[in-house]
Amino acid sequence: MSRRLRAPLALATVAALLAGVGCGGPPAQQPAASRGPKVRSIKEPNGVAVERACSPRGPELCFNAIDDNCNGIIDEGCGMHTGLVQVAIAWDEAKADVDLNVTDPKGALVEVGRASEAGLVKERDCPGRHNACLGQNVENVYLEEGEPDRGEYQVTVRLEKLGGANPPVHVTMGARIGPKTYRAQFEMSKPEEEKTFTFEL
Ligand SMILES: [Ca+2]
Ligand SMILES: [Ca+2]
Repeated sequence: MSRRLRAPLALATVAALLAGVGCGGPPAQQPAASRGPKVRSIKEPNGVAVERACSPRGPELCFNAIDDNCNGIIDEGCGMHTGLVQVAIAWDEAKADVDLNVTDPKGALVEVGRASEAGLVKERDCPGRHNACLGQNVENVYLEEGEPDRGEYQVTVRLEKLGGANPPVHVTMGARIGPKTYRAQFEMSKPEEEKTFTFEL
């Protein structure tokens, strides 16, 4: 090898070493579920935007209906169920009665205690009798197992009654579809007010 070629080679080696600096840190967070269905379209109620991109806010916090750590699962480690479709709501006024009403692609309203025709189940109906939710007002609908049906999932959030709470009630709706999570935050003030979202798979 001639002397003229050696210098550029040495520089290239240094550059390669410098490029390597910074490797060895913690690996980028991988989505918990990297497979599964994708959203074809989302319809939002007037004046409410669904956030499509997840920005990590730190470790997962319970009962806020937010995928805080952006691993693709909402409120994991909090005793709540999840599946390849999951919708959760949380609200800040413990006395207010807010309902999460999800209609599956077969047109069935998902209820507490039994799976709908498309396999979705609802857990928690808050505030519930005798303060059963202990002030953690979250309702959750999830696909019990397997692949979800394709079609339209209609998500209606309804302020049933204020129950003595001071309006507005701040509500968060979080949805997990396959590997991705979505979020919307909005206020509700009037009893029987509804906000409807549609997720088409
Ligand atoms: Ca999470
Ligand atoms: Ca959370």
